[in-house]
Amino acid sequence: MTTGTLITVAPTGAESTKADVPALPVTLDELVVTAKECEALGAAVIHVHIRDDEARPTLDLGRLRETVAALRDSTDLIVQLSSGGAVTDPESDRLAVLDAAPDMASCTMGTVNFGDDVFMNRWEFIVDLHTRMQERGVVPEYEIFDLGQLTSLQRLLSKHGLPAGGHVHVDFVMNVPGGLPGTTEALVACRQALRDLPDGTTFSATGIGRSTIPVLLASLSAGGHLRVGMEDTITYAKGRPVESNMQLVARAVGFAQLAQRTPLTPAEARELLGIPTAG
Ligand code: KMH
Ligand code: ZN
Repeated sequence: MTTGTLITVAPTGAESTKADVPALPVTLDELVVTAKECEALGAAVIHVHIRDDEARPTLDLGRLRETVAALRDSTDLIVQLSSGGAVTDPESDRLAVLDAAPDMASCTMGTVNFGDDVFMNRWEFIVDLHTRMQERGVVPEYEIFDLGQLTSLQRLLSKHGLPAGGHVHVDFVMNVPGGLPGTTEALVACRQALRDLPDGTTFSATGIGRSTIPVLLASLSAGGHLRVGMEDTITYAKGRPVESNMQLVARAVGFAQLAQRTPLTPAEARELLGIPTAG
């Protein structure tokens, strides 16, 4: 069934430096301004990585709590904290992200080569993250970097039960060097593999770097949702650096409208994802 489009903005990430990408929002003020701008354009979810005073990635719990509170004060966006962090973050810090009590958190379904690095996600760690999210009522977004990770998700759900809220939502993160290619064929293969997951499972997709537009178009045409933002894309077009997250969200909204799948409001997105109403 065709529905509206869930648009997630991932404004910062853990990989780009402020020195290389001056438009990257790294302070809390910059993040809140970006969040408000992107909500006004049509984003419903914000996927959050934060930085320290030197603009380095951090999972500092105090800062995470402050960030969740500030985003809730200033926007109605669904706040999704990254439990992936940076490739160097220890598992204990990644689990502790849940103590900041976000609406959602990411939960990556397997280890993947990540450029020259390795993004480590051991099975026991995944189970721990999933079950802690169940206990705390934090709704996961299962991050899928490779096809086999959908089989791991099926195994996780059959052994450990449905997530908080009962709805399963996955995000295909495509074109990471070491993972899925950012192609229509790969997206269709992932979508077909969703047949083995619970009825009603929804997906969004994001294409890293220059795959952003092909993945966006493929996801819309396949009934999927969208994630965009400077975590994933820092070049708007050949030779044109992204100037702000707004630019990427505006483009996604434009494509969604062309596809006659208008952006979901945060309230509609909460209903879709099984997240209790803000309040
Ligand atoms: N920064 C990557 C190592 C997530 O947010 O959960 C992991 C990542 C996925 O971005
Ligand atoms: Zn992330």
